[in-house]
Amino acid sequence: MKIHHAPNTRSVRIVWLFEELGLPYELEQYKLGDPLMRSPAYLKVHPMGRVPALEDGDVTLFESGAIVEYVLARHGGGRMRPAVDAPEFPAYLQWLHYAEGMLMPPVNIIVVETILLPPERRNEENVNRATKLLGRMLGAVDTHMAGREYLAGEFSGADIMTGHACTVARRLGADVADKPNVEAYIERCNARPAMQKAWTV
Ligand SMILES: N[C@@H](CCC(=O)N[C@@H](CS)C(=O)NCC(=O)O)C(=O)O
Repeated sequence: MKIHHAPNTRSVRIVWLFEELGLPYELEQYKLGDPLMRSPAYLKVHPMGRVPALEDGDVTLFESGAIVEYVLARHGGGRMRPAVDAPEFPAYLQWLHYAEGMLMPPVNIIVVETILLPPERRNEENVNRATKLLGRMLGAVDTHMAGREYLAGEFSGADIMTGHACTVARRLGADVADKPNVEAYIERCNARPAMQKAWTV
């Protein structure tokens, strides 16, 4: 399978997933802002020219959450995903989707307003509002993680998505000092050799 990847982006999730599963993969590497990501050939793979995208034979797929679900369903052999009738299954789905649904929207605003826009176009009010919202979103993770090691029982695809999003949020300066369960959870995810490998490629 081929992973379309750029370092330090959401495609780290997919490399992390493959490393956890021990599945072979080929990397097609980009740098953010690379004109290749807007080439007609790549726009056929991902219509917005973003990463990650996955090619598996005649299947082409984008959206990191969908890729995680697809790989686990077709190639995971039952690993890293509770069975549909298992008690952890609803929590697994909820926290898998929480990453893109709730955590990443304020993260996106912070990235745009503090990194991507030229200084004269940045808006401090937007950053403050997004930072406050991100704090509340991380608060829900903190409450859930009390007494838990991972989001839905055993380490799973939900941790790939939301563990990565929590890590990125902290890297961008989200204050987790008052959220000890999130802090410990981020450390736990980042101590996994597969995640460490994924950050280096
Ligand atoms: N919801 C999408 C978001 C994909 C996305 O926005 N990826 C960013 C990197 S984290 C990207 O490729 N940005 C490049 C660009 O906008 O040119 C997913 O989870 O896959």
